Amino acid sequence: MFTPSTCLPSISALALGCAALALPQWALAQQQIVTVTVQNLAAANSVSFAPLRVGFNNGSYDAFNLGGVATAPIISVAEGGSGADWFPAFMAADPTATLGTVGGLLTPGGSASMSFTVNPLLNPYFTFGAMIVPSNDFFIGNDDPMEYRLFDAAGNLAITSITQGATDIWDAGSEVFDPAAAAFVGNNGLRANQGSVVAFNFAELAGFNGLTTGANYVFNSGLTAGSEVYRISFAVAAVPEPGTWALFAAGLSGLGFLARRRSLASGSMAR
Ligand SMILES: [Ca+2]
Ligand SMILES: [Ca+2]
Repeated sequence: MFTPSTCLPSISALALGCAALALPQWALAQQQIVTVTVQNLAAANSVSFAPLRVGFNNGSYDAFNLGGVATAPIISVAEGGSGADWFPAFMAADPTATLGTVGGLLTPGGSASMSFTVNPLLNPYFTFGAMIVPSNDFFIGNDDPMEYRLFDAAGNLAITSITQGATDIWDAGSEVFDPAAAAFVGNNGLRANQGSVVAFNFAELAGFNGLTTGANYVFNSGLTAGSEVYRISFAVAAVPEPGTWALFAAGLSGLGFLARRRSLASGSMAR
């Protein structure tokens, strides 16, 4: 159990400790550990999903619009599943957002989880994007950055899950449909510019039926307007006190180390 007397060796260290305590306590008191679980709800041999790219944010980053031309950030999610342009654009628009990835390639029936430390007052909104595989440029994601307000004004979890159906699947409109150039059935490095706009589309996925994907199954879309394909679930826990104190203690030992270095540098060993 932490007590000040066990780790604060001097008055000067105590002063430093109090200074260190003041800022982190303000910030840490707000934080929650959010565990995000993703599930592929599609039938066997239907769609898989690339890793889910996520951002807990202030609602200011809008990656794409229905009927708008897809820009590089959402194309990096939709065509490559990587988010290589999405993450930097997100960070530039919303520097205090918590960004990350949940899971790997998620085949039908699969699930994965990842935990994030989130300030629910600073970043109450949740944004996500994942490529559909196989596809040329299909993805799931939220058009409106304020569609999913995960935390209410008091910092309490307001949404426990988000379910996506076949009718929520987007075509980025950036790459022409062609199995030979599609991720997991063809060469994902190939593409032909579609020159269209972001639109809902799941019917075109049936064009991959009968093809063997890189995930070792023969694809059969089987999707109808009523199909559920993906679920994102949320669970929260307060950042545990021992962790807070461990951070505090780690900060103190770092300050102590610096203090010793300064003492050595000035030629006065404090022993
Ligand atoms: Ca939008
Ligand atoms: Ca397309």
